[in-house]
Amino acid sequence: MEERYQWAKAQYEALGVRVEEALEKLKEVPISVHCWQGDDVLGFENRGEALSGGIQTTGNYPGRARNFSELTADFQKAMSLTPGKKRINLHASYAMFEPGEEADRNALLPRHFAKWIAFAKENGYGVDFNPTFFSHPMVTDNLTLSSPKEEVRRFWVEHGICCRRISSAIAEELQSPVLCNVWIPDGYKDIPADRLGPRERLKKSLDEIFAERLPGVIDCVESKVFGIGMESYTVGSSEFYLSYAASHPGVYDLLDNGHYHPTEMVSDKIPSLLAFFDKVPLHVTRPVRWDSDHVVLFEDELREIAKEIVRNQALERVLIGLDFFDASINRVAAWVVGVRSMEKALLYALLQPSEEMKRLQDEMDFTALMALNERLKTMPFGDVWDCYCQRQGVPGEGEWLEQARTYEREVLLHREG
Ligand code: RNT
Ligand code: ZN
Repeated sequence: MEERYQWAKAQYEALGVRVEEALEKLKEVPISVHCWQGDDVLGFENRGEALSGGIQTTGNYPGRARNFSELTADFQKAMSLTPGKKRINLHASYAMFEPGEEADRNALLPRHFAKWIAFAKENGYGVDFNPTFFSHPMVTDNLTLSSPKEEVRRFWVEHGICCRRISSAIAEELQSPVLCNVWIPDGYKDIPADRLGPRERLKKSLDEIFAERLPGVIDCVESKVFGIGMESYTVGSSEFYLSYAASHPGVYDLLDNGHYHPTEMVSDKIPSLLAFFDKVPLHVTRPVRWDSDHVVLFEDELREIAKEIVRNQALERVLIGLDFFDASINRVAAWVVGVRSMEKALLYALLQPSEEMKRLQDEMDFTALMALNERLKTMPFGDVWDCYCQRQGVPGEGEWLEQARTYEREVLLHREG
């Protein structure tokens, strides 16, 4: 292994890439890992509500986590098989109550997340947070913050306010900022008669939610193009939220790479936003024909996203979060593949001679740039990756699956019935 690494390192260094520096940088980049891959986005409320909001998990692979101890055990198993620094991304629907206690979404308090905060502290994870505007009876006709029914709109504004306060309390407790991301499903199946009215109501709702200055909270809004059952119109469109964020200092525009038309690339949007915003939050996912939230793989667009983050020195400005949910395979393995893919893409990007490539572009030498780009594709990347995994004390590519399988046999498969 050491020999292979030294040889690979020499190849990269010949191109002017500083490999040790790349490894040092990579281990400090936090990846916010979504808790919802472990339980198919169901949460802990047990109201018997199915997943709604135009998003879907498909598959019934055995072993879904059903409660806090199962979900956190699975999360920890997955994290032990992945290198790098982690945060945990929570949804309000993962609130926890004392026996006999209950609080609806518009009455949630920081103490309902005390166990999560303790878990994050114990493991040195930062926390990110999401209000849950779906899978709830107050989502009426697929509408929340843009509803024409004032009591519905109000309920969800209150939910947004609770969640920002919870985020601030978590930030205070952990002495570390919390990203609080507003995504709503609101939209219409068929051609609307009024496209502006709902957006004006959403704007008013957001103003109400963001009115309070709350320390430690990084606010953001997540747009989307369509949802299942809401194919014709999405209230929170890209233009809507981008304009909202641009005109509201302190509110950022989150880019989910499953939320655009298929030939629109988030890798190209990142540098556009970096020109205007000091932070760009991401939801990294893998859309297959639609916003299907497949497990993130080490693919072209993921590499391109990572390159835009790295070569623009934006590792601290782009807040990387994962967002996928596959119920058709081992859920722990799904997490492992997704996190490892993100880490691989960042390493791949860190191993590019970016300055040299920019120079070639500025000198209009697109021939040399093309040749160099192609050369990079067959460089001994895997040897550097294996070394990184080893130094991080996590299994290599050929080893982690067996450990996930053992966990499946010993733990996950005993959950049925
Ligand atoms: C839905 C959005 C949203 C959700 C999570 C569960 O299309 O991507 O981010 O996936 O909040
Ligand atoms: Zn998302």
